[in-house]
Amino acid sequence: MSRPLTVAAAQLGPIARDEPRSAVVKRMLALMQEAHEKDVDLIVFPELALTTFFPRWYFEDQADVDAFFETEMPGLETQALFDKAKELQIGFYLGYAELIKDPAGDRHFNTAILVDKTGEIIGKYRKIHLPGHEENETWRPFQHLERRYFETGDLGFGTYEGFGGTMGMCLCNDRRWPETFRVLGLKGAELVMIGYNTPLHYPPAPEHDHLQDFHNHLSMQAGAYQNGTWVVGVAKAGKEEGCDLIGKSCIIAPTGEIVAVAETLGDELITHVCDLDRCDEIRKNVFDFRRYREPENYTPITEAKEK
Ligand code: CDT
Repeated sequence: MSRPLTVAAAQLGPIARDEPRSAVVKRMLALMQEAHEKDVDLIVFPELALTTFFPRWYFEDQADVDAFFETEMPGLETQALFDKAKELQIGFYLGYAELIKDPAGDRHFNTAILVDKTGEIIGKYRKIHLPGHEENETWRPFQHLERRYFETGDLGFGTYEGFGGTMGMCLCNDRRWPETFRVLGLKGAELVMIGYNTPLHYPPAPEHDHLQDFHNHLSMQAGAYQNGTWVVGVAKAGKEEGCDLIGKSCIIAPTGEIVAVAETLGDELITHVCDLDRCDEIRKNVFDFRRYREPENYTPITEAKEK
């Protein structure tokens, strides 16, 4: 192994609507401690990891929505995660709801940050592929109002130098889009971190419910292989406020093989020693971008979408 990085996927079980941030942070600190005992360098938490998955409800009052958002990072409750990172020398990826207070209009993003071993934020990503719908659709057993509560991320798909390599981030629904991985791949990402909250039941096409775990792994394994990158996918899992969320958090090698997978639907840590040099197994072969890509034929991909 020439560039080993010990990575943990820190799956979280359900978070109740009335569970305070402090209780969730306590659960996360326990996972960080367990990770430390396993010599982990980088621990990956889920999307919107600090609260219940609130887009499942329609709220008339914006103040009720904003209560799920962070106005500062670190904030009062989350400072402990940064302190722990520094103390244990563990970096982390954290998904959370980001609120920017602005007299011209508040801004809301579904965000992930990358924090290094000194407790400094070295990367930020704001979710680009927002799934679900904008209006209250009362026929559904639960809502998926990400398109109402968040605006489209404005930071692009960035990569960040850290942890001995090039790190990439995205969030949940982004993993279903090959463009996400390809842009990160073109920017040299050697490890892509993805937090997710994926309901088992998809009301517009329930005939696909039995495929949720399959599609989850299919997308991430393809993204890993086709771009020669490690992928860490981390769920918020289990029955949360009556809604089943899939688990199966996993670590995937650049060959597309799953090398570690969660077995439960609760708080669970899985780890793997990822050799970042293994990306070359793919990138210097089948997916040697410089040699084999044919971008002149890909122009429809970047044409503006029809309104
Ligand atoms: N959080 C998130 O992006 N969830 C979506 C659910 C399916 S689309 C309603 C996902 O891609 O897993």
